Amino acid sequence: MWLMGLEDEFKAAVKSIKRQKFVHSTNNFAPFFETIIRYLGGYLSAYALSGERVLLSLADDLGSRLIPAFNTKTIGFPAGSVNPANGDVGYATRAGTTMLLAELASCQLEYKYLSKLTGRPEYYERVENVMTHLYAADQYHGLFSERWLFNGSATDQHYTAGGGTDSAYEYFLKQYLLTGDLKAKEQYLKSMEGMINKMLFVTPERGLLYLTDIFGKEEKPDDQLEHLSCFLPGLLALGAQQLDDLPPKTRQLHQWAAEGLAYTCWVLYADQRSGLGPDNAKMVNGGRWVDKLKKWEEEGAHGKPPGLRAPRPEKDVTKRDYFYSSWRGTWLMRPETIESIYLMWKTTGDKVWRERGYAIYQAIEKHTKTTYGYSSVSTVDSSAPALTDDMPSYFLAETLKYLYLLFDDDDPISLDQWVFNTEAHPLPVFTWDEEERAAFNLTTAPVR
Ligand code: DMJ
Repeated sequence: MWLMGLEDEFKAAVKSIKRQKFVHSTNNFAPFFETIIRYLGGYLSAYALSGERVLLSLADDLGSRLIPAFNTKTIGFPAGSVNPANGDVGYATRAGTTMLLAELASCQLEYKYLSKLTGRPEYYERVENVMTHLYAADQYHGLFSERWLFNGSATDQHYTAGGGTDSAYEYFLKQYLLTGDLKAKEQYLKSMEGMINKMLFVTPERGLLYLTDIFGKEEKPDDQLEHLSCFLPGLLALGAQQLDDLPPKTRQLHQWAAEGLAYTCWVLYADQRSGLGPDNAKMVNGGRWVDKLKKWEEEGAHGKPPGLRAPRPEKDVTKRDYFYSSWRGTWLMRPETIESIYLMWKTTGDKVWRERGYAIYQAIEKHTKTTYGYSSVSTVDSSAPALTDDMPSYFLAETLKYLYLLFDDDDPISLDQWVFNTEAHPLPVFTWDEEERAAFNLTTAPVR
């Protein structure tokens, strides 16, 4: 609302939540990850944009109610849920009794900024402790397992940038962008090198670049491209623009990967008769991207690099180089493709990304609008897709926000001043002063 200039509506909304306490009964547990990225991130961002003090008190109240999640009696990985009334922790998680990497490592931006605003070191220390353990944990070429025990060991060799891990990789780069944290930057670069070398493939006929999960030391790909993974091109584009000291070859590689992946994520929308993309597609594997790049370079680097040839949208399902089962052909109103399109537009200035985003906007308006809101759809390859009567909150927080900003010529969010958390709530870049550095035991020099 604030970004759209709806200040009266914003003030009314602040008034209506000013006594929000997150304590309904002593039996209720709040999911740690979702509550952090949505509510804590939302309060902090709205405070940073508007300066409304009550939002900072709400953030501090919620942050202190959730911080007992780290009292897991082992190395301090957070529990899956926490009771905001009494601080009891709940070990049951979306992944049984293990924690997903994304749940462990997607609270750092919010708690570090809260620590900056309140001066409370425990917020910083608890989340940085998780980072310290992750930096020291077993990694496979910079890639992390998806599931973790509370003693800090991983339980699988499943390497993915999809649902179970996505925002952890996002927060490596963004911790650096927000606070100048050099260790996080180093981890980001190491992880991206692993992803580019191991997890990117190209389809055989259309040459679509895609990202997929790999398993075990044999690096077996499952060739599924999740909509959730479509945040990665935007992240790579952001890093390529914001990391001043990237070697030119690395910057080029990240830009190419961003462009090819963002195109594939978009064409998965453009191919469908509704213009909305499936939640998951099984791609046909035509080989590893880095091998194709090497061959292209050896043969004189003529034309566009492999994976960047942007084939036309394809209505014939037999010629698409991917397929999906009917239950995967749902559009769940997710933001990742629009998020990457927005970041491609902001980092390249190429209007083609606005045009692509506009095609998605038109499909949303045409097929998903209802009397009281918008809806997910169950059949994307249809000219009249069926609605499912469901509108997740991330549609407003992320999908529509990125769409709005994509077409805002006066976009107030400058990417070197603001960092979007994983729920699209912008937080302002800051540095730690000498006093904070001493209090929080910060050793690396700030660089931004
Ligand atoms: C959002 O809640 C966040 O972006 C999260 O990190 C993963 N994806 C969902 C929406 O798809």
